[in-house]
Formats: sequence, C-alpha cells, structure tokens
Amino acid sequence: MPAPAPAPRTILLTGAAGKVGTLMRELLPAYGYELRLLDARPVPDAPDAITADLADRAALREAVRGVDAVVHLAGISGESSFDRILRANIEGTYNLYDAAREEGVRRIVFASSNHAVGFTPLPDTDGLIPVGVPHRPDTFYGLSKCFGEDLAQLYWDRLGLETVSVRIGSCYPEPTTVRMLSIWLSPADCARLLHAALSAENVGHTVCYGSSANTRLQWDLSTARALGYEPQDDAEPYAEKLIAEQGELDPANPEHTVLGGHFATRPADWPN
Ligand code: NAI
Ligand code: 15L
Repeated sequence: MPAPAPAPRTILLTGAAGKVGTLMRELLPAYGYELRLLDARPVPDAPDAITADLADRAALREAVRGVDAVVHLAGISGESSFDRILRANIEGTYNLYDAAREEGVRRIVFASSNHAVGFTPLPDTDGLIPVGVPHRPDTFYGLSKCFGEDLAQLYWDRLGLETVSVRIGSCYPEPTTVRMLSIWLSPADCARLLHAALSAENVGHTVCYGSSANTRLQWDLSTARALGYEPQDDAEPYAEKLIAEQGELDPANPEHTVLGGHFATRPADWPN
C-alpha cells in the first residue's frame, strides 16, 4: 500500500477515458488524491466526469477552477495528420495551460513522450540517454510533445507555473514487444511517478523519463528519482517469452537503433 499524501488534494485528470487515464483512475486515489475527470468522450462509470474537448476554453477554465494540480494526459497519443495534432495536442495543451494560468493552478504534470526525442540514437551497451539531449521528434506527434515541454518551460520562466514533463516510455499492463523491455512503465510505477511529480517540492520545470527500473534501461532515470520516484517493477521477467517470439533487437535494422523505434521509421499517416 503506498504511503498516502499528507492530505487529499484535488487533481484534474485529463484524458481520463484513455488507456493511461483508466489505469490512473484506479491507482491514484490510494495516494490520497481526489480526482476530477475530463475527456472529450464519456468516461465509463464516472457520471461526474466532465465531457469536454481541449478546444473548449470556457469548459477548461471551469474544469481547472479550485484544483491543486493537473495531470494532463488528454490528446492524440500516436501519429496523425498535422492538422489533428495541431488542434488536440498543440492548441489543446496551450488552452489547458492558459486556463490553469487564469485560475491560478500551481502545477501541471504533462504526459510527454519518448517520441519528443525519438531520433536519439540508442546508446552503446552500458550508456544511458540523458534527459538533456536535444529535442529530436520522430513524428508530428513527437513534435507536439516538444511543444508541450517548451510551453511548460515558458510558463515556468515567465509565470512561475510549475510542470513536471514525463517522457513516458510505454505504459501498458505488460510489455508486448522487445523494445518495450527497456522503456516499459508499469501502471503501478506510473502512479508512483505521478505521485512523486505531484508532491515533490520546487520542481520548476523538470523533465524526466518515465519507465520502470528495467534491467535493459537505456535512459537516465535520475531526474525522476530526484523527485522521490522509486520504481518497483522491471520488464525483465517478460524477456524470455518476448525474445523467443520476436528475436533480439537487430542493430542492422534502423527501427532498432533509435529511441522512437517504429515511430521513427514507419509512422502511420506520414507524408512520403
Ligand atoms: P489514449 O489515446 O488511450 O487516451 C487519450 C485520451 O485523450 C482519450 O481518452 C481521448 O478521448 C482524449 N482526447 C484526445 N483528444 C482530446 C481532446 N481534443 N480533448 C479532450 N480529450 C481528448 O492515450 P494513452 O495511451 O492513455 O496516453 C495518455 C497520454 O500519455 C497521451 O498524451 C500520450 O501521448 C501520452 N503517452 C502515452 C504513452 C503510453 O505508453 N500509453 C507513452 C508516451 C506518452
Ligand atoms: C507513445 O508515445 C504512445 O502514446 C504509446 O501508445 C506507445 O506507442 C509509446 O509511445 C511507445 O513508444 O511505445
């Protein structure tokens, strides 16, 4: 059982009907949070959830009113057309930040992605990718996460609105590919990391990678650990089965040489 936060705090969880949102709805209340839910589509079994699009600025302003922090998961979670990404992820994230500014919200935890730096080469055997590598988005989707991180930096530097941008690896109940053996974030560790991001003091704008303590880790988790995150899970127990089915990563395959994997080499909807 996780140690509860000092006092229940009200958190707006956007994207509550999505995959990660559904998992976090179950896990975050154990840390003492009261969740206010928002999504463009109805959230199952949550009659009080706010059904609103990130384009609806009035609804966003009402949704953030009185909350202590926002966990911002809503948006398109893979590659799409630039127009769709622009509306949901770029303008939508701006609308959320500006509603938070107007209502005096102090902190946002932003679901960034490994695809903000997806063209970063994977390191040699024992190296780790630092958080400070330059943005190298692998898709319009990854580009929108670069925008979100930069927007967060702007709102911290100019306005003092704090953000933890978590470059999530793959948050699923279990890893399903060999690539995920290094970047898997178990749902329980995701809740631990979000709790750390919500409760650490003086985060300014902190960027961290988001994964479990995987044996095959290829990025530096120290920024996340500095927030108080102590991952408990490791994808390694799934390795034997996944490698038997899919084989080891092949350094001759371009998809296996960069952090973003197939997003970098064959993104859906990418113009040729
Ligand atoms: P998902 O696609 O399952 O859920 C996203 C939710 O956002 C959906 O319920 C959708 O209805 C909602 N949404 C989309 N556009 C919206 C809009 N304009 N207004 C309001 N709501 C809108 O995605 P998932 O997997 O739950 O990911 C959550 C967040 O975490 C996303 O921002 C994604 O980019 C990020 N992320 C997820 C990873 C993962 O492994 N699941 C990895 C890296 C980042
Ligand atoms: C992401 O950013 C996606 O939202 C998620 O669905 C996964 O595909 C993940 O990256 C990944 O790289 O595995």
